[in-house]
Amino acid sequence: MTVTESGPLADSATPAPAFPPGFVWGAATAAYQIEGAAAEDGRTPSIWDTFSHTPGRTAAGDTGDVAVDHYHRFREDVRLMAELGLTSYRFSISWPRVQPTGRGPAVQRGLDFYRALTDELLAHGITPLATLYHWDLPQHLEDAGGWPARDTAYRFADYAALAAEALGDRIATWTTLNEPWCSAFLGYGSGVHAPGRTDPGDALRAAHHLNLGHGLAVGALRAALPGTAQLAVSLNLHQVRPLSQDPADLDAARRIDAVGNRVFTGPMLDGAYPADLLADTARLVDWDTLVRPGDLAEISRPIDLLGINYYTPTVVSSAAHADDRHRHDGHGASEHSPWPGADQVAFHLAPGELTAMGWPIDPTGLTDLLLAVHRAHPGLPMLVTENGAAFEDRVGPDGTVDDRDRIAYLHGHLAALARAVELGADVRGYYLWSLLDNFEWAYGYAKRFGAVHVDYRTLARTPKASAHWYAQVIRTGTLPVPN
Ligand code: IFM
Repeated sequence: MTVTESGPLADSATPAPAFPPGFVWGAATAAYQIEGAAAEDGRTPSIWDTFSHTPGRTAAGDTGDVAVDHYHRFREDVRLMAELGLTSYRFSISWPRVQPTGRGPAVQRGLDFYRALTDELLAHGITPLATLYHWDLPQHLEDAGGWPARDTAYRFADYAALAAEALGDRIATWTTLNEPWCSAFLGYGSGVHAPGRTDPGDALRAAHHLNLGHGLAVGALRAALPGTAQLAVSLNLHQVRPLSQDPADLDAARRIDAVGNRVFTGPMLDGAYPADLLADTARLVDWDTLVRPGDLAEISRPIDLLGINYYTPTVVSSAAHADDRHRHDGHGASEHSPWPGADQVAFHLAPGELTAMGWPIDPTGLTDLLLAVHRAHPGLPMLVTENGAAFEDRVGPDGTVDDRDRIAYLHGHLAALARAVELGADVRGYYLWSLLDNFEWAYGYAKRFGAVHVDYRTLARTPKASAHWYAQVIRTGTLPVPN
């Protein structure tokens, strides 16, 4: 979403909270980041197992082999969620745990884990929200071409059907893909994510097949689930801000909005790829053969909720107005750009303090983003399916973690969400990223996003001050002011 048409809408003064009745208070995780048990009960490697085991791909060579051992400790983790008072928990299902080769029947032991997890959640009054794909493509399917290959979309829909048939009696809300932008453009463009390929044409092919996989999966889920099921997709929409109103900077913002956002929202929500995206990327991919008749109808099957993941805004200019191009896009260092068709765009840090990821803290971006989506797609309810921050947490001598910077971040962003609601955005819930410290992809275990601290030697869990603060928010429906 771009704010080229106006400046930021949000007022940074703390608004009175306005969380609608029945507002969902959640926390989110993803399978490869927390489960561990990488080779247990029939699970085979995903692209992230292969990538993380390749020297030089992740910080300190970290892998998700053990992660935080949620596979064996999920009951303790659900107890922690209940203590926080969460009303919902968003987790992802590991595709290679459920369907190890990406084809054929499901593995019962894999399904049993998710049955046991959801039963435990329901027993504690916590509503499960399942994400079908949070980046762990079975390596077997990558070997057959990965997301740039059209067949992967059909394999994804088959897997969605298996998961829905097995778990649809317990899970009412599903999101198909998490952040397909990262899968396509970091996985196949800049190569900082698995599978680490660097071809802009493949990145665009991957984006189309992720879109197609989403649409086919929505069809498969509707066929397998009760009519009351709620279906969504989670997009990391970039809140794009031009550095100035200079036409060249406005064009930079338009390009990033196209290949960062509208490449997904166009086909999914409007049934068409934006003409400017097709023009910007025409020399990289033959869209006429890539998009086959019927694809757009499939991709634009209606969904019930739009999941939005927001961390920081994206400030851009024409490269002519900057001297350190591509340094601040916040998506990891690579000599290959994750932005096909936007070679002449430079990225800038927004003003504000930085998190440990180097991401500027700017809650107004969340208000602006929610309002922009609301204006563009009125009638489509939204969920914030991820928001949170990594900081250099310090464990005190008494074992506690006084993460005031995270509390301030969450306070600011929840106030920003409330502001968007007051201004008319239909936001139904909020999922803090993340419940637990976990494997932060190429950064390994070096970046901690959890409200609950994990000691990576003992795997002991300790709620941080932010967890206690969030519990108070959930209990009272207000935003206690951080000290
Ligand atoms: O940890 C990730 C998550 O897997 C996807 N969204 C962003 C988070 C923080 O980088």
